[in-house]
Amino acid sequence: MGIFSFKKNKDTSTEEEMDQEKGFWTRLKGSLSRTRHGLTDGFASLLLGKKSIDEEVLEELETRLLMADVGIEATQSIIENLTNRMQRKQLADGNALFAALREDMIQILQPCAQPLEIDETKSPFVIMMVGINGAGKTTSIGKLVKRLQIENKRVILAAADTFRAAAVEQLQTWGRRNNVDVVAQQRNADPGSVVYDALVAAKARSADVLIVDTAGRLHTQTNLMAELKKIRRVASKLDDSAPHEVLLVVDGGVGQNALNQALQFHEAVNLTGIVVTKLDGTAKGGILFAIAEKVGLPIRFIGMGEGIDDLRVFDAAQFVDALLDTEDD
Ligand SMILES: Nc1nc2c(ncn2[C@@H]2O[C@H](COP(=O)(O)OP(=O)(O)O)[C@@H](O)[C@H]2O)c(=O)[nH]1
Ligand SMILES: [Mg+2]
Repeated sequence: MGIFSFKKNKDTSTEEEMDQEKGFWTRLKGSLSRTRHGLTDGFASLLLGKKSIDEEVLEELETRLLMADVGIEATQSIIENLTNRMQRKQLADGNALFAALREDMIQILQPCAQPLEIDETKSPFVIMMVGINGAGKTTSIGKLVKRLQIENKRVILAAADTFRAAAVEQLQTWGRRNNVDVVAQQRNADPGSVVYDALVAAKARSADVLIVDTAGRLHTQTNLMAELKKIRRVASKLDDSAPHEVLLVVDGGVGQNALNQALQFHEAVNLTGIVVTKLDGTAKGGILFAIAEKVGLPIRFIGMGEGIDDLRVFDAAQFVDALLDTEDD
């Protein structure tokens, strides 16, 4: 018994797994570079090979960072730092500027690159997934179950999104695919009661991890937050340290809205981490920098598609290289 931590660069044993791993980051690069090939050229082509650099280059860089949704604060701190280094003649040419940019960006994200740790002394370790409708909670649960199973964890799911008709069925479908039990009640059942049942079942069956799916929309925001708080309370009745992880799932394509969601949910239910989904559908991966600067919570995973393997532990350097389109392959 101890702490199990998701490895950032999971040991990939088979060739197929290695291809899959490489494919994920290559696809991310393709997605994040979509703006560059459409509206602008890439960061790399702006800087690499340039013999001399000036204010103008920095201005162009600033515009591109803002367009990628890096956000005003993070962009300003990057540009300020680069300006200082340029004035102190520390950056000889475009290549040096590019390397400094890459370093700065990694430095902003690095504090958020803290993988999810499953405390194995908890039985079960309770993970609560929250976020607005359509953010990707249920899908991310399906993907997460598979990762946990690879690590030989026994998982149970709680269908505490009792508000939407299809929500329970959707979770059950993921449950069948992964061959895990889903504790559910009828539609409109009290989510707190579902979680209570699920936690009792998880204890009885000695499950390692219980993942709680929750609703994303009720009649009002206040109702939603009250419901989530209640789920927390119910879980802590059976285990006063539960839930052990409260993960906010945000759609990476919604831009600065993701920040508001993070701040609101954090205030209501005390988040411990974030999952950013749908990075396959957006060229605006810069939102992670805004999250890092303004929210500062660990980014546990990123999602890149609807498939069961489309979830990865967040890695700052790999993410920055995908965004900057560094030619390394
Ligand atoms: N392209 C893409 N679609 C996703 C991703 N994650 C979830 N989805 C899709 O987004 C929609 C909403 O996801 P769902 O898990 O039901 O969101 P929930 O309401 O938060 O539970 C579904 O059609 C998912 O297949 C992702 O990373 N990429
Ligand atoms: Mg759902």
